[in-house]
Amino acid sequence: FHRFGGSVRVDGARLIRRLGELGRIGSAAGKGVSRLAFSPEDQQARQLVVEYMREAGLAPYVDPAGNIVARDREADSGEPVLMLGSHIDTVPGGGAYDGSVGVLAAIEVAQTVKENSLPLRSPLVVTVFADEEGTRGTPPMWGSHAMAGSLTEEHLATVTTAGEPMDTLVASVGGDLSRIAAAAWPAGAIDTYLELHIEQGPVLEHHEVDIGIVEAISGRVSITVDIDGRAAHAGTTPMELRSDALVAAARIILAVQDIADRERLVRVATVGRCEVTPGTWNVVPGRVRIPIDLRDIDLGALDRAITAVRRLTAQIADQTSTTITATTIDRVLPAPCDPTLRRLLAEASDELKLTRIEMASGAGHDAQVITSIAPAAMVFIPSVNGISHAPDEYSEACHIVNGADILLRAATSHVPG
Ligand code: HGY
Ligand code: MN
Ligand code: MN
Ligand code: MN
Repeated sequence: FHRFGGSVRVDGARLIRRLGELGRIGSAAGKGVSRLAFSPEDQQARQLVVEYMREAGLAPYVDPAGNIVARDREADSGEPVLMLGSHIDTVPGGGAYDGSVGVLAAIEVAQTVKENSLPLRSPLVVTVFADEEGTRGTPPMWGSHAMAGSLTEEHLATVTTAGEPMDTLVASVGGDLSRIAAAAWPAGAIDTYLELHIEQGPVLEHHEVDIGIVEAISGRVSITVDIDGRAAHAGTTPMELRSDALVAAARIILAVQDIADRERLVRVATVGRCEVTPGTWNVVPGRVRIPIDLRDIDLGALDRAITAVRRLTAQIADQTSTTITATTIDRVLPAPCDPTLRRLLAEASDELKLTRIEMASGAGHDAQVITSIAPAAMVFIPSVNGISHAPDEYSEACHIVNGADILLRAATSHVPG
């Protein structure tokens, strides 16, 4: 690899200031940041990020899926582009770093390149993917799926837990579901996709290193389980005549834990929510919805876990006189990162005299969806105490700036020939 502008660094103070400004949107004292996709808070954050993009000399637009795509002038030439991206939506009560670090670092790279007239590897595009988290009952990684052309009928048909369909959500940020196919990028249009992200786990801190170069990203299956029992009076309905949806849900939750924890069919399995209808103390629960999240680096393990979920829901429906449907609403394959791009990131890290390890990502990322249309790789920086998806999520400024400098070096290097 040849390098250009090798000594130039990003403006770390500007990056950290913007992270502070963005992090205040949707934050409440002691409760972390809640910026659910397409919510008023998300929309306010998107506006701020669009301003930063303009300051960086980029030309942002909203694609039909609701992604914010910002190009530099050269990126209109039709040449394959270098894309840097991540997301700014959060889980409820999440942190200010998950996703935001990658987006703001990408914008910082664009601005540094422009201010120093650095030559780029390829024309630059910065993307803010819509609804990465999928925490409103919507499928995770909506925006990257749209860009990769991998949205399914299940994706398009989902509604939020509050009953809003995707077209309403997407329209609220300037997207247009009727033109969704136009959000897809053809293979070859992106020659390099890079994403900086906080680790969200304890591995880098444990190894006392600055940087993680991601080898592969865990696959993830998201299953929505709907349990229909019969709502009835809690005082008058004898136990043997009940069809209690929440009792069925409780059994499913324990069985799901078992398939990971005892049977070791899959690395991790989680039920993170339980919606009970009507949801009051003196009514036998008639209807329950729970999401099941399964993760593994091995596709076979995920398939075996899906089969196990189908089997256990059928058994429990039988035992509890309920009707249970399990719908796979999203399936993101385990994704290896591109070896050439991993080497590029590792070299940038070494040149900056940072310490590093190679590691797998347990969390899901837009990068893994993008691997289906482009070579992609990721850089991790440490999360203090390994905490993420929680109010105490934190990464140190020096690590964030290091990560941005790695992106800058990678973006301004090129492959000979
Ligand atoms: O849940 C995940 O792995 C990602 O942070 N959305
Ligand atoms: Mn997240
Ligand atoms: Mn994230
Ligand atoms: Mn009564």
